[in-house]
Amino acid sequence: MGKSPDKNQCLLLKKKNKDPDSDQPLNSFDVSPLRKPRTSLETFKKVGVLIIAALVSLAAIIVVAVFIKMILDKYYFFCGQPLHFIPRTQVCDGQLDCASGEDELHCVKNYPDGPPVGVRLSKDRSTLQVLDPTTGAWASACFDNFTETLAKTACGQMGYDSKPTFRAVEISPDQDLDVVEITENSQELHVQNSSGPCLSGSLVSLYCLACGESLKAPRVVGGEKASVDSWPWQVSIQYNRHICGGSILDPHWILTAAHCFRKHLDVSHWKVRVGSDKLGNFPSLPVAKIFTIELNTKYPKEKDIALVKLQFPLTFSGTVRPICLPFSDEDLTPATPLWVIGWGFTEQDGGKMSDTLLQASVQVIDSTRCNAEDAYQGEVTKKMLCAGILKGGVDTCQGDSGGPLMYQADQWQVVGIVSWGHGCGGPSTPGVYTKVTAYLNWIYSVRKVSMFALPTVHSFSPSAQWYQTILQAEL
Ligand SMILES: [Ca+2]
Repeated sequence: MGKSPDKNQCLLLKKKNKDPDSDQPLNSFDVSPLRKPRTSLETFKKVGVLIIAALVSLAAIIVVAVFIKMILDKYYFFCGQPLHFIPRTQVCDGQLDCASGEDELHCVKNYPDGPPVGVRLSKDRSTLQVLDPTTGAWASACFDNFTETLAKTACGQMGYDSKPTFRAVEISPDQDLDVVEITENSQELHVQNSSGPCLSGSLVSLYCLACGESLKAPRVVGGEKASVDSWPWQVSIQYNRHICGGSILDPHWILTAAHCFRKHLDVSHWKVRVGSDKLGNFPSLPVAKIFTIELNTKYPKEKDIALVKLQFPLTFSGTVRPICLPFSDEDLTPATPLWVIGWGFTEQDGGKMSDTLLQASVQVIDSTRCNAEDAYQGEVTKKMLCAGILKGGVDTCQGDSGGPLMYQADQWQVVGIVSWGHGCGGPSTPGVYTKVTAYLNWIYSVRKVSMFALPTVHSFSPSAQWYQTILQAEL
């Protein structure tokens, strides 16, 4: 028993004795390295835990706030003055429910089909024609004294803000319109009153925008998977999910069908997805405005056309490009080959869609045949176009509401908008499309008016200065 304490003492002594010989003497400096970790740990325990707790609480509060905002956004709309919420069903219902009317501000708007914009392009080499308001007759523009300024004005009247190209083309022997000199007044082209003979013997061939060119040609006839390289103007128009197809007309505008917006009139929730033949894996773009034409109750299926203005202009690439609008005199005869693309009918097929873009080759079907007793019995008006496959077949049921019906001349043109139809493309029940040539003036007017009404949007465009000048001139 007596040996144990001695042994311990001895060990203690050994330790004590060792210290004076060591490199680290027992003073205040050698204590600190031993105690420092303990202090940091304590500090961490005291402060760090508090910080982590605070961060976790903050994150939880943010998550809850975001969740609450999502719920509120889904079911309620926030009125600014006075501060209160209204149910979402009261947004864009035509009644002012917010005191300042914000609930009716960003809604799908009806824009009337106004007076003629006064310029148009002919399928005869994209030659420019100008309306003489005094006689109500259209005339072809003579190349004499035609300038870049006049070309910009003509394109501006059709709602294009891109840099136009133009050249002289010889007057063809079957030219049926008068050929007149053109002048400009108040940013509009006019027929020169004292117009003499067209000395150059040439017309103005005008291109407002490079359009209707794709990197890849469609290959096989019939319903099949399509590539965005073949159809770079195809877009998906979405309200939480894919609702309709549409086609890019220029950096700002998408052409689609009006019936796509029947259920949801609030613009802020609509998005456009471009540059992909797949649904669901591409970022979508915010929408600034949506325009439709007021419906004619006598023909409720008519006027199925809408223009969607993007908040920011598109940058064109191999997979994002515009399609051309048809020429004003583009008249398609029966059996003209056309193409239609889409992710599947969204309404007729109960919302079932293909994940991949599909394409089908169709033909123009004579409107008399289309209106026959065993078909649409007179429902198809002159502002609609029928197209389908003569043999019929479910495989061609691959249109998509709002998407383009396309015709290839020198460039691809959007001649129709997928609108309505019973079944899928057979001869007795072909697809019925909005005839785009019937609404060219409306398309031109909407784009032109919107261009002047929203000058700030155009600060993104390369020709902003030009429009600023026009705006100042207008004001
Ligand atoms: Ca309301």
